[in-house]
Amino acid sequence: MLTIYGVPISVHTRKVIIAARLKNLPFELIPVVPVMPDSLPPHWRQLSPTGMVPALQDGDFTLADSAAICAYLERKWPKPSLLPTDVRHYGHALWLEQYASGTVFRDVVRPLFHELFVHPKVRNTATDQALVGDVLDRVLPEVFGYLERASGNKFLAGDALSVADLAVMSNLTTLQYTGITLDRKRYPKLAALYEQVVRVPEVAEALRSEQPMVQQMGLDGTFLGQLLH
Ligand SMILES: N[C@@H](CCC(=O)N[C@@H](CS)C(=O)NCC(=O)O)C(=O)O
Repeated sequence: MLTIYGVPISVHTRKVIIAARLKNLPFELIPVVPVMPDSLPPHWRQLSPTGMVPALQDGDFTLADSAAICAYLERKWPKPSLLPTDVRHYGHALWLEQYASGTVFRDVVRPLFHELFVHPKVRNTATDQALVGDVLDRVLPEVFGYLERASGNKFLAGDALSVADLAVMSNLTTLQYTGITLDRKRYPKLAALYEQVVRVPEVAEALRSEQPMVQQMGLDGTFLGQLLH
């Protein structure tokens, strides 16, 4: 059985959990929170050289990084495929997965999650309101504007769900847990894509199963409302 190290509310761990669920692969989830030293397994730096989650163990083989892990799962268990066969859609899926992991997470989701949740509710430190304002007013519109233009087809890279959709959906989910909801009027195609991905049964089931942790942590999962029923 596979072992996934990480927590479901982590953007990148969720992507791997859902890829495993979609491929119907049994897995054990070992909770690891990088900022909580007590949660780290003894061999953590061997499993994850960056110290970040997720990491995967498959027998005696270990791998870090959600994109590498999804590519590994895809090659070992190709059905159902999470990477398009059409070469242009394939390239596009890899690009958008990278864009989600890099720009969307680094410049929007991570800073807002830290400032609006980790600082005030976990570390008891003040939120940098100027930083929040800059991300909301300047950075987010540019990044979400790009995602809006990339949306509008059935899925982000062709007609089938791919790692690109999982990566974008996972970022938007963790962001909205902070109380910043996706503006449907400004980003209607992105919002429609988000809802369509969340309604995929394996995605909905994964999101449902993380709700107890969301509530326990004082995050806000109410925006998912009807989507999970
Ligand atoms: N490129 C990595 C990024 C992983 C990542 O940023 N993980 C975050 C949680 S979503 C993390 O471990 N943060 C803790 C830290 O930065 O110390 C991947 O795709 O797995």
